Amino acid sequence: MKYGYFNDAQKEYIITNPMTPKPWINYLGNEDFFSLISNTCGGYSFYKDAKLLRLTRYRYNNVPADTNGRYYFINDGDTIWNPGWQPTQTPLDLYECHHGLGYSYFNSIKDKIEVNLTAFVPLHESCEINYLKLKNLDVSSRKLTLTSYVEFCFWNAVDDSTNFQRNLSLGEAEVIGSEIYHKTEYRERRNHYAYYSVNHPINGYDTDQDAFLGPYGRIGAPKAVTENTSYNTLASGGTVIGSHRIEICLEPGEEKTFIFVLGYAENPENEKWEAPGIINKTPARDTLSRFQTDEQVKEALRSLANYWDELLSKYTVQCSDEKMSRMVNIWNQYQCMVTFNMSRSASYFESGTGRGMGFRDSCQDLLGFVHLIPERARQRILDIAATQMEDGSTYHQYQPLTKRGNLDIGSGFNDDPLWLIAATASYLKETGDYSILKEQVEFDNNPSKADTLLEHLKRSFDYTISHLGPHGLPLIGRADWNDCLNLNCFSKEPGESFQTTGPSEGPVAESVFIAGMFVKYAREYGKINELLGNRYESHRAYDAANLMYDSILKDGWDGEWFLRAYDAFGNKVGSHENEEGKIFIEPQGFCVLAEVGIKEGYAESCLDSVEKMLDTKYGIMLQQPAYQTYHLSLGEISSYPPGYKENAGIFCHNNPWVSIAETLIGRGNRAFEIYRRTCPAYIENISEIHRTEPYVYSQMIAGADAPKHGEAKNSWLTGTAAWTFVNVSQYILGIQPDYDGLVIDPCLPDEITELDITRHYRGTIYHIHVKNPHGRGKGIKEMLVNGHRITGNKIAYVENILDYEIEVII
Ligand code: BGC
Ligand code: IFM
Repeated sequence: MKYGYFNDAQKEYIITNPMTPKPWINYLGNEDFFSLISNTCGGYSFYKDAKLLRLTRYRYNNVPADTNGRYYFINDGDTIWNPGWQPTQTPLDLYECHHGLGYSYFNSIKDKIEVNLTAFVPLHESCEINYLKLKNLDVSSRKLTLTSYVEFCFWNAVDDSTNFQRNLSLGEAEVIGSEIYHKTEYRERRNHYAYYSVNHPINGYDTDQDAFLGPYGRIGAPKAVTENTSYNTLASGGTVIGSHRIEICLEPGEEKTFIFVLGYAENPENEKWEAPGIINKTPARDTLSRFQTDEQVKEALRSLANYWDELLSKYTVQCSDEKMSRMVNIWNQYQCMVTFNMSRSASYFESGTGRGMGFRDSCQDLLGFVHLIPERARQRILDIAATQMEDGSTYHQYQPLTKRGNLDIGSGFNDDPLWLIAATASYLKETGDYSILKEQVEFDNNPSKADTLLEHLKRSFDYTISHLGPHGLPLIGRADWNDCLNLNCFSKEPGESFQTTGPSEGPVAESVFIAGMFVKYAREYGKINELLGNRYESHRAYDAANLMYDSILKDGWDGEWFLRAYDAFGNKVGSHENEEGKIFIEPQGFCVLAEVGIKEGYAESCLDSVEKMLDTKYGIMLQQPAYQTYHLSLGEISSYPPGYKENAGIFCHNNPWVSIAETLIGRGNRAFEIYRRTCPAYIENISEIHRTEPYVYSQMIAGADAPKHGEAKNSWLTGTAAWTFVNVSQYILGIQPDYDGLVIDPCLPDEITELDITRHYRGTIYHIHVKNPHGRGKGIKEMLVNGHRITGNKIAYVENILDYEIEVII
């Protein structure tokens, strides 16, 4: 079953039924100001940091779900309704929610009144625009009341949802004409405030929620709206809202537009507030002046569309597979931008108060983003690296606003340091900008402890080799990529959380997954040093990678697949000897991806085992058999019911690792089959089973052991976006940036016999035409560059060449 459809020409997903299985959301904003917006206009906004600077309130556990947002009530005297259906839930004659790139557009009709609402955050602005158009489709004139509504948050979202004894005596607002100011906390001389305004005279307003809703009132039927009035309240303590009331009369065929602006303003340091009690409105009014006319709004929308067209032109594919094309050309890259911006902080499943920016997460997000805006990737790498400790370990998370490591979680996830090498290598391959390696970067966010980024990479590399266990494999620490495999948590007290307290390190538990990662990224580190002429360091890295390679084959191979780990007692995890958890996906994908065991024939064997033991029609499960009971020696993984999350769920993130691994051994059909199974566009018509948005990846799909097999969880913020883009763009379609040029090495399924790819790379445009006439899938028979046959499959980078025409025959 579907709840809408793709419109590729508009780059939109158009939802036609508001009752989607879950709220289906979109993200507005790209730099500092962000909003989440659902298909019914729910969601919230924040500035830079969803925890510390939240503008509007959202209640995650609310029943009914998703009942806070920017809401516009239309009251025609008989009927009260909203263009996004919520919160009145009045049935509409037409409902459409178009989620597009950086905007959402609602198209609705009720009783011959048409409302179009476009919500977006303009480029380089700290505000959300709600551009609303009312049109009378009737033959007689119509009188309407338009009432707007947002509920303000008191900035720190955690305090806001816990410290009621204080907060309910704190709220303050000010109203000047159509401008509503939310000033709570300004007495502490905070440097910021929020405002909500409309470019039109108003007939009334409210800022006190109690008055607006009425006693025991609900947002689906606020007293002010049902009584068709407003109370002109100034909040004083209590809950602060922003609501404008506008009386409108529309002649037949007439339309009127309204520009609502919800903004964040900051005063310059030296003039924080005009005078005690009076906020300086100049910054808000500056912004408002840029959004007074329809033409200004339309221009801002055009700029946003151009911005996305330009970004997405960096990698495009044309081929007979419409679904792959739409994912590659639009949605996968769009999600890569969102994961880059948000890491794991704010979605409809991440409350914005928890994880912040994950170290490993942000490094991986960057792999799918770096080609879009390399300059932003550069800054991100430097920010992340500054949260590394001197011993090479890293804070597991950091706060986006302060960019400081999160002390509550601390460090000790032993895969983290290596992801910094992964991110830096991908940046270097994309840009060739080696100057980044010379940048001075703090350790532990401490200015007195700084060294070059290259030195940070060295510490990452050294961290692994100085934390090896009895088999010469890396110690797992608190966990590796799999947060829930907590092999050193057996000594925790009941009630202590798996990841945040207690011993983080043990001298025995080892990870074969980190071992695979190490082979891959130690080689990258070696290569970077080789290119810099650091011969000693590059040999040190290559030698360590080779040694690890041998350790994996010796003690990390189980006979038909790679072992997952050794636990704190030296027992095997992910072995045929185990009753449960015999085989795990991560080391199969990552070891082969690191080319471990390919020439020895282990790769085929382990990937066949994956297919035999972990495959389902919805994707590859994380491990099998699922743990049926809790195991103290394994930790959180066994706390989930079988089939969910890390306990044998289909963790979408590591499906592309296996698909990449398949391409490395040339099995294009299988690689593509894996790609397709979890790819949202291919499963759009089972939305009633899948439940989350059909235009973006979710973190997890319930595995075969779960009663709701096929149901996805945690859409949007997942490393799946970046890794899938790496898989499809670099391995299946085969356009791989390398340190000194672009490598062309597709591995295609039989059904794709021809395709065109355009890739922008270091200022040059590559037009690549690939033919796969015999369904061979992999291996280049012939390659012509600007009509000349070349040997090999790399086009070495040469400065100042505008474009290349490339013909490839497989
Ligand atoms: C989840 C993991 C997540 C971790 C850290 C666990 O409960 O299962 O997927 O990475 O929490 O937030
Ligand atoms: O690797 C982690 C990631 O950092 C957060 N989400 C879950 C993954 C697997 O545990």
